[in-house]
Amino acid sequence: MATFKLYCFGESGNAYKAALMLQCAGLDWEPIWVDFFNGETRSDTFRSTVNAMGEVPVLVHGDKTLAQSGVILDYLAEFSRKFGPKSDDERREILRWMLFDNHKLTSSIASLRFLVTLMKKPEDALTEWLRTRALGTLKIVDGHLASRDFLLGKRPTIADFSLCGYLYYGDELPFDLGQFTHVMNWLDRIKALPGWKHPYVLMPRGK
Ligand SMILES: N[C@@H](CCC(=O)N[C@@H](CS)C(=O)NCC(=O)O)C(=O)O
Repeated sequence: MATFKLYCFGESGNAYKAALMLQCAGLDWEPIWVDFFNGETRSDTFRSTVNAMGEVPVLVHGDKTLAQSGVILDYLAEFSRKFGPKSDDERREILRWMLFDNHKLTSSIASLRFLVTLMKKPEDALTEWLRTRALGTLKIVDGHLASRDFLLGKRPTIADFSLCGYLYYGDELPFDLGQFTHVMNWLDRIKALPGWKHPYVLMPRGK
């Protein structure tokens, strides 16, 4: 039995953030596939036995069950002593980027991809708003990465694993990521880390 279990599904970039950290930190883990597309996260069983918030990722480690990708990343950094902060200033800098990611970057990209690519909904005012928000946020990240290898500087941290969560899905992203040169170079640097694998390799897919 693996040391860590991760409730996840391949299409989930939020789950990928945790899977990538487990992988790059060289931890012993296994995915537990959640049938999101048939409503498992919305079921009473999932909410009463896995996560009352009705979401993946969920990490199980011994008698601990953790939800929210940011909390899981923080826990795994502390446990593995890898990709975490080395000072109080770094801890706050990581938090700053992960909160920005959860609120602005992941929320807009994940919703846009879900509607346009996975649900095949026609474009409308909502998708237009999400796209504008996603591209505007990517522009900020791109500017920050123009003078740095990783979000905190020379060294990759859990902040990088959080922000990159949705950016390896290639053609599934309903906009041109290639226009963000510094983001593309940063993704290549993360990809070069030992252990890196694509989300669909690390986690089972629904369809
Ligand atoms: N802020 C959460 C977001 C998690 C999230 O949105 N998970 C999605 C999959 S990517 C989910 O499980 N949604 C289930 C549902 O809405 O029913 C995190 O960072 O973990």
